[in-house]
This record gives sequence, structure tokens and C-alpha cells, in this order.
Amino acid sequence: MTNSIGEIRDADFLFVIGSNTSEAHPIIAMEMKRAVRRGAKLVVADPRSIWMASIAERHLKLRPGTDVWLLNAMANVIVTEELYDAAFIAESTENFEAVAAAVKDFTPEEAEIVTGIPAEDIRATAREYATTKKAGIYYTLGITEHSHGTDNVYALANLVLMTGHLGSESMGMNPLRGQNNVQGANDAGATPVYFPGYQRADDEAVVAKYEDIWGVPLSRTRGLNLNEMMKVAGKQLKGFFIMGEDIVLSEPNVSLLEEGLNKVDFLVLQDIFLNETARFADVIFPAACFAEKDGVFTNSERRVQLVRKGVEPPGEARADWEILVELARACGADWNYNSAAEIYAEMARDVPRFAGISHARIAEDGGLQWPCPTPDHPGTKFLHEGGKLLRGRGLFTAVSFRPSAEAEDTDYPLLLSTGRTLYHYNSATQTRREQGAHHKQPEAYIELHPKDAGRRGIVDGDMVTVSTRRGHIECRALLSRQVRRGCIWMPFHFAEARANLLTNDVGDAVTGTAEYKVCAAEVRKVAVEAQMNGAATMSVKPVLFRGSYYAVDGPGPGEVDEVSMAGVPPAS
Ligand SMILES: Nc1nc2c(c(=O)[nH]1)N[C@H]1C(S)=C(S)[C@@H](COP(=O)(O)OP(=O)(O)OC[C@H]3O[C@@H](n4cnc5c(=O)[nH]c(N)nc54)[C@H](O)[C@@H]3O)O[C@H]1N2
Ligand SMILES: Nc1nc2c(c(=O)[nH]1)N[C@H]1C(S)=C(S)[C@@H](COP(=O)(O)OP(=O)(O)OC[C@H]3O[C@@H](n4cnc5c(=O)[nH]c(N)nc54)[C@H](O)[C@@H]3O)O[C@H]1N2
Ligand SMILES: [Mo]
Repeated sequence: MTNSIGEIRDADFLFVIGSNTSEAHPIIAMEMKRAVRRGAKLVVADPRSIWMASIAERHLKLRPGTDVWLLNAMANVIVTEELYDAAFIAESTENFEAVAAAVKDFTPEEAEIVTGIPAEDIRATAREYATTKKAGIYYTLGITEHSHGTDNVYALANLVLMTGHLGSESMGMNPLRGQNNVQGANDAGATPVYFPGYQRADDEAVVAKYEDIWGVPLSRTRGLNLNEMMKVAGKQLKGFFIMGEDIVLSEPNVSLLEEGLNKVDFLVLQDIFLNETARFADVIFPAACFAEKDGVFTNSERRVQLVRKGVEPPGEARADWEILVELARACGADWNYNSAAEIYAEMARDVPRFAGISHARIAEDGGLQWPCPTPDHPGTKFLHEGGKLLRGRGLFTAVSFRPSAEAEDTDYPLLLSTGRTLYHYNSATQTRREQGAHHKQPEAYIELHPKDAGRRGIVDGDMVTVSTRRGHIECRALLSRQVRRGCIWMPFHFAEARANLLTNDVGDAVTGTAEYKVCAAEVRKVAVEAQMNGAATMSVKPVLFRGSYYAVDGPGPGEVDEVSMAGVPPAS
């Protein structure tokens, strides 16, 4: 995030796009609810009627995969009506002219045809965003998990740059990060394109610097990204070391991946549980969970926070870093780290923007936000202060529309999208072991519009087969107007009905992020006899309750509806 979580409550305009914030980021959603209660305008752009849409001034219920059209049309309005910040553009950016020219053809009227959003709603949103000073953009996977995810992000960045909504409180460009330390993992260089601290791996000076520091020759060839690795499993890639991922649940087109994994020579899994991927493992290293080890987690707002061991790990389980150090020693490396603090200190020493952060410092002041270059630097609440952009000038990037890799056709006439729910966490290795979450949401389901269900003779609660070009699964049908007609949606949490047997493994050209959000699919009712078998194993039927699915009929007496305005402090 360019800005901080605590600034959201003071924003006057919030553009939430492709983010089911109340279910996936409840704490951040709480700040958004506070802003709305204070009188801020919220616009939600999402193909589903997620709970956030219920408190929004406007819901742009677009066709999945058409965000570039929506965003370029908003830019078109801002350029045509001269609502841009000419001074900011002149002083702090470059290449505006290219974008201004490129968005000429993206008129709101044509955008209406492609996206399904009324042209007037696009105009109103563009005007409000451009003319409100404290206007922030908040986005997640509805933007990035597409074959054109990078284009979506560029199109959003163009809006930020042309309106100058950057470098001050309660604005900016705010991707809400997913897993608890995904920001920290990226910061530490867990990607083939960067060394720690976003020092580019294709920059010879950087590579030479690390050769010197580490005392070993380093490769100049870029490694594979996750999407590329999965496609060569069992081919070029004969060995896997998997740490904290359940790839046979979370990677796309997983039957192809499993074929590859069957041909892998050696697979090590380091995890806190025997997850589904453990079926393919030759060796398993039991790891300690977050509460059983020391270390740091970095959250979405770049805040590095100390995690302290609360309990001893069970049995032979050990902290991830201890396992890795032992392994390195067994391989002959002379690694002598004694604590997580020592390892962090070594990383921070060689990264200018982390150099002022240490375990000792964050033990005292509740975390520090990078950039934090010196031990007396207070940390950085928001980036690009006063229009001084980190890269010098903000670069506008013109984007054209590229459709999703698959569209509906006669064999697969529906568009399938996947995601998560409040009650389960990703591969659900953690949440399905626990009775409370299981009770709330015991089984897999697919959301289907009543009109699409009616045409197929499907009623609420029926067992159905969902199929795509890559595979099929069975789960329960949930009839709901939350999805657009022609669209279906399901969570990817359930091992017995893996959404990722269905999804398309085409990756974004730049990042490799898979197109989990759009593929062509069909739904059919399972034969009556099989329905009876299904009924025998059926647990509690889930029902829709204000945007979320509960196992029974909504929260019981005295229970809080987890996604509501309840508990949001009144305007201060
Ligand atoms: N309870 C819970 N919380 C979680 C997680 C969890 O599993 N459970 N996972 C964590 C992780 S790893 C992550 S990355 C985050 C993800 O957080 P989110 O990205 O909010 O989660 P998703 O469910 O993937 O929802 C994406 C939203 O994008 C919308 N969408 C789909 N296609 C499109 C499109 O083409 N355009 C637009 N504009 N919108 C679209 C969907 O309808 C949905 O509302 O959540 C984190 N938080
Ligand atoms: N269809 C579909 N698929 C998706 C997505 C989607 O929206 N749709 N979203 C994608 C996204 S954004 C993400 S982030 C991935 C997530 O996918 P994964 O990363 O595979 O799933 P998680 O459940 O977050 O965690 C994986 C494993 O980490 C283990 N673990 C937890 N804590 C620790 C620890 O401290 N140490 C070790 N060693 N292991 C630990 C858990 O037991 C679990 O087995 O899924 C992706 N897949
Ligand atoms: Mo994620």
C-alpha cells in the first residue's frame, strides 16, 4: 500500500475494486465502514454483490475481466472533462500524453456495452474520484488474478497519477496483501526478479554486490516464477522443496500439475500439517507455526512487526529458519545463525530501505513502516510525500483491452470465478481442523443465478457437477442473485471439491499470476439417485445471509453478524 490502514477512516472517497474486503480483510473493512459512517462515498466495482456493495453509494457490477474498459473509460472522462491535476502531471509524472491519446476511444457508452455498467455510473464515479482530494483506491485479486492483471494495475495507476491522488494522507494506490507475511516474503526477495528490498536481479551491480557479500558466484539467468514452475513439474523440474504451500489445492489446472508431480524425483514438504500435497512428498519437515517461533511479519502497510514465541512447538517441529539452517549445514555451508533477529539484521544491513529496522527497535515501538533507512528514522506512513515519487517521475502506461483467455461458448456457456470466504483460509488446512469454522461453512458450494439454475432444472441445495475444459467436480448449488446472470462462483477451500481442477493455468505475462477469476464452465444437475447418496452425506445446508454463507440460518441470538456495521464506532 502507498498509504496506511489507519488513514482509511479519514478518506472522503473510496474506490474498492476487485476486493471482497469485509470477508477477506475484515480489519481493513472496519476502517472503510468507519469512513462510510463518517459520510465518505464508497464505490464498489465487483461482478458480485458482495457485502461492501450494500453500504456503497454505487455498485458497478461489471462483467468479469472487463476492468480495463471501466478504468480506461474513467480516464477518458477525466481527460475529456479536464478534471486532471495538470500541475502534478507536469511536475511529478511522465508519458501522460500517451495515456490521454490511448483512452480517447474508450468512451463510457462503449464501456457500457462491454462491462454492463451504465455510462452515467462510469461518468459519475470518474468525476467524484477526480474531484475529491482524499480519494483512495483499494484493490486485490479481482484486479490481479487475470491474464491481463498487470494491465489492470497500470490502468488504476494511471487514474492515481492523472488526479495526483498520491503522496498525502488517505489516498493512493492500495493493494491489500493476502497472507499474513506475503509482503515480508516479497520484501525478503522470495521472487525470481528481486534480491531483498526490491533490488533487481537483472542489475549487474546488484548481483555483483551480493556475490561479494555472500562469497559465492551467482547465476545471471532469471529463475522461474510459480506459474512457470508448475508447468514444468516432472519435466525440467525434477525436485521440489515446498515450504508453507498446499499446491495441489491452490495452483490452477491441478490435474495437469499432479501428473507432473508424479514424475518428480524428489519432493520435500515443510509444513505445520500433513496437507494434501503431502501425498507427493518423499520427506516431510514438521515446522512450528507462527505462535511457536520468533520472527517478523510485514503487513500490507509495509509495517514490520515482531512476532514472539508464545508456546513451544509440538514434538519434533521446529521454526522454519532452524530447519533451513540445519539443512544448509548438512549440505556443507557454514551457517551460524543463532536467532531470527540475527538473520533479519543481516538482510536489513544490505538493503538501504530496511537498514533502520531491527528486532530490538520494533520490540519497543510496535512495528516500523519501511522505508526506514537509519536507526533514528521514524518509518514512512505514506509513500511519495509531496509529489516526490520514489522512481523520480511517475510513469503513465497506456493499456489496451485484452479479453480473458476463455469466454463462454456453446459447450461451456457460463463464466466461472473463484475466491475465498470469511470462514476458511486458502487451502483450509488450518480452518477445517477447527469446529467453529467448520460449523459455519461445512462444505463446498457453487453460487448460481436462479435464472441459470431454472434453465437447468436445478433447485437450491441440489448436488451439481461443475465442469470446464480441464476437469469436473461435484458440489452443492446455492441459488443467489449475488452473482450476475451467466456467472457462477465458488470458493477454493475444499479438498473434496477442488475449484482448481477447473481453473485455467494461463498466467499474466509479467507476473505469472494465474487467471483464477475467469474461465468457461457448465453446471449440470447430478442424477436423482446420486442426489439421494449426496443427501445421506449432506451436512447442514448453507444459506445466504447478507452476503455471507452460514451453515444454519444466519447468526444465532446474541451472535454478531460478522459482516455488518455492528461494532463500528460512531463518527468522531
Ligand atoms: N477469510 C479469509 N480471508 C482471507 C483469505 C482467506 O482465504 N479467507 N485469503 C487471504 C489471501 S491469500 C488473499 S490474496 C486475500 C484476497 O482477498 P480478495 O481479493 O478480496 O479475495 P477474493 O475472494 O479472491 O475476492 C476478489 C473479489 O474480486 C471480485 N472479482 C472477481 N473477478 C473480478 C473482475 O474481473 N473484476 C473485478 N473488479 N472484480 C472481480 C470477486 O467477486 C471478489 O469480490 O484475502 C486474504 N484474506
Ligand atoms: N481457485 C483459486 N485458487 C487460488 C486463489 C483463488 O483466488 N482462486 N488464490 C491464490 C492465492 S492469492 C494464494 S495466496 C494461494 C494460497 O495457497 P497456499 O499458500 O497453498 O495456501 P495456505 O492455506 O495459505 O497455506 C499453505 C500451507 O502453509 C502451511 N503453514 C501455515 N503456517 C506455516 C508456517 O509457519 N510454516 C510452514 N512451513 N507452513 C505453514 C499450512 O498448513 C498450509 O498447508 O492460493 C491461490 N489459489
Ligand atoms: Mo493470496
